[in-house]
Amino acid sequence: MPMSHKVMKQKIKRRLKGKVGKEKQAELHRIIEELPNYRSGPYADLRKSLNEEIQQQNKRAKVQHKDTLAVEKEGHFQMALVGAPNAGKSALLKALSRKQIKVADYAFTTLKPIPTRVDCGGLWIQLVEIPGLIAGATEGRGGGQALLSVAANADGLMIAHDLNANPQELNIILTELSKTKLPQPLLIVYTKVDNPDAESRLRAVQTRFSQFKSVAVSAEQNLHLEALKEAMRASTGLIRVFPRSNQAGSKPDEKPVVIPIDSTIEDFARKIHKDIARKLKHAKVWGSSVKFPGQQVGKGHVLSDMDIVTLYTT
Ligand SMILES: Nc1nc2c(ncn2[C@@H]2O[C@H](COP(=O)(O)OP(=O)(O)O)[C@@H](O)[C@H]2O)c(=O)[nH]1
Ligand SMILES: [Mg+2]
Repeated sequence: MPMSHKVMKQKIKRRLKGKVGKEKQAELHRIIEELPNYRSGPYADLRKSLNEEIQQQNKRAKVQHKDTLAVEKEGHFQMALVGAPNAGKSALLKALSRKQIKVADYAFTTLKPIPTRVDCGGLWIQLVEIPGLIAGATEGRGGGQALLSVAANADGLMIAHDLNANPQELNIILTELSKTKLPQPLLIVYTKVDNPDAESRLRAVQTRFSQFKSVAVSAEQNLHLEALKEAMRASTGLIRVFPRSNQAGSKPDEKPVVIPIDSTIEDFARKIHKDIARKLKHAKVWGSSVKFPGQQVGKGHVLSDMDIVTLYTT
């Protein structure tokens, strides 16, 4: 004779008390196993409500999972770094920042997206390593879907390809990515250029994938990392412009104003303060957007990366 369902309910409540997450799930399953198997009546209702509770728990776990994967945007631009396992992504993150990142000689060392700050001369790129992308990622294999959605949320994308690896690997990644709505621009970083034969392999892949901008680096030997940073910076479509006050002998600010490429003097002024933009008369510019240093220009003058600007207001 089974105990009354009211007593059973009390007992279940006690068994679940203080349990959360996986532990609660396991206990719920055990309780359901132990319930008398009536098709209808209070015990059947009890079974149903316990099953619903399990489903709720599952949903919550999924949401939590998503939350832990998402990477909050920081800096001027978020760039996802994707590539096959062992492509050298973590080593690159470490070399481009001062962050201590686990680099290991086996696949899937990194399981969650890892953000790091890369300083491109005052323009901050938040580079986010997306753990090893493999064939079938778009079908959700290896948690690929969730990770791809992190990449899809970024402002730009960089693919790492190990020069020792089969170029087919890069082809697979490009195919997987082409099935999704991933952000452009797209930049390829060829890694481990310090290895023997890397140079000739590099020429081969650069010819085969010539439609993409690319840089070859060695994270281990610190080769061409500055060139990579500049390529990353250029791919953001953002430029750095340094304000200089109109007081005689003053130096340009150390921190640039970061604005989109093709911005004008007026855009730059607006970024500093809308009152300044309103009172703006003209400006003087030092840098590649002008013919000679200190050239006077109007509001509509289009600025270049690394220009120095002094604004004059009424
Ligand atoms: N020779 C050489 N090996 C590298 C370089 N970068 C990474 N590696 C090695 O490649 C392996 C995978 O690197 P890791 O950064 O963990 O790859 P990830 O899976 O893409 O993050 C490790 O054994 C690294 O030591 C490099 O520039 N040169
Ligand atoms: Mg890694």
